[in-house]
Amino acid sequence: MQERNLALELVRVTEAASIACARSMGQGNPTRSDQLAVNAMRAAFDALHISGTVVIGEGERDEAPMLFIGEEVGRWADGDRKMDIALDPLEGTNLCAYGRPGALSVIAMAPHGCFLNAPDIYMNKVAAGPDSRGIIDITVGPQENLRRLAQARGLEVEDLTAIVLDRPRHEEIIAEIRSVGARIRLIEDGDVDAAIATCKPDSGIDILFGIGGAPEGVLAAAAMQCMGGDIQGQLMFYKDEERKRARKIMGDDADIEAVLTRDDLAHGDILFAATGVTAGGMLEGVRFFADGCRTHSLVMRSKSGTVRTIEAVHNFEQKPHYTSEGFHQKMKSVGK
Ligand code: VTB
Repeated sequence: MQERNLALELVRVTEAASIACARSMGQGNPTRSDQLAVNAMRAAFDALHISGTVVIGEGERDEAPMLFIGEEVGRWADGDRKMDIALDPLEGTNLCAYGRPGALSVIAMAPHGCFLNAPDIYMNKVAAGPDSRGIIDITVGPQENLRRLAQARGLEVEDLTAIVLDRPRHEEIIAEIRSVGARIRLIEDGDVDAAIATCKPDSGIDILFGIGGAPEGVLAAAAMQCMGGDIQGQLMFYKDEERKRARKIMGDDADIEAVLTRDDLAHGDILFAATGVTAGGMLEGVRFFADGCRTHSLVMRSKSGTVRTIEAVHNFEQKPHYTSEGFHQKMKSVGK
C-alpha cells in the first residue's frame, strides 16, 4: 500500500486508542487509562498493511507487556512496507486520568532509521513554529530565544507566550522568561501537544521551553517535520545509570551530550497521526453520545507538508470495536 494512503490508515489506530481510554477520563486511575489505550492501539495495529517495528514505545520488553521497543506491529504480510514506529498510546496519562486538557494518542511512522533511538530519560527542549526555523537555539537560553523570535515576527517580547511544564525543575527557566516580560502558560503534562500548539497560528502559544521526556521529544520532532516548525533537544543526565541507558540504546559511539536538531530527532518521509483524548492546544477531545462518539485527529505527512484535521463520527452499532478484551464487546462498554 502506498505511504500516502497509510497515513489515513494510521489515524484509525490513534482513534481506537483515544476512544478506549477517553472512557476513563477523570476516573483517577492512570494505569487503567494507559492500559485501555495500549490494548486498543495494539489490536488496531493488526489491520495495518505494514511490517512495523516499535522504536519509541511503552518501554523495553521486560517492563512493558505490549508496544515495547522492538515489538513487531502490523500485518507483516508479503509486500507490506518495513516501517519504524514511534508511539505513545496515551501521551499525558495523568491528563486523561484526572480530566485535564492536552491528552492525546499519537503515532509517527517512517522508514527504518529515521527516528532517534531515544532512551526513556529527560530531554531539554525548545520548539516553535515555522518562522523560527534556524533562529531558535537551545544553547542560548530562553531570553535570547524569545528576543530572536520577537524580532523575526516584528513583535515585542511581551507579546509572546511561552509554554512550560509546571515543575520545580523549571524554576530558573520560568524566572528567565518572566524577567523579559513574556507571558507564560504553565501545563501539568503533555509537551507533545504543547509543541504542536506552537505551530498553530491561533493557538496563542509561541514557543515551548523546558525538560520533558526524550521519547516525547522524538514524537514532537516528527510533528514539527510535518508542520514546518523547529525543535532542538538535549538529553539530560541526572544519574550515571541514565548515561548507561543512553549508550546502550544509542550506541557506544553516539555523542549523547550533543544538541539534537529536528533532523537528528526525526527525519525522512514521516507519517504522523494524533487523536485528541481530552481537548488540547490543537485537538478536541473524544465526545460520546448515544451509540457513538466524535473524535478529532491530526494526520500529516512530512513529504507533502499536508496537514489534515479529521473530525470522525463513529457509530458503535455498525463498526467493529475495540475493548480491552478484544473485538467482542460493544465499544460502548469500553472502560466500564
Ligand atoms: C514528560 C513530558 C510528557 O510527562 O515526560 C512528563 O514529556 C514527565 O515529567 O509530556 P515528570 O517526570 O516531571 O512528571 C508528560 O508531561 C506526560 O507524559
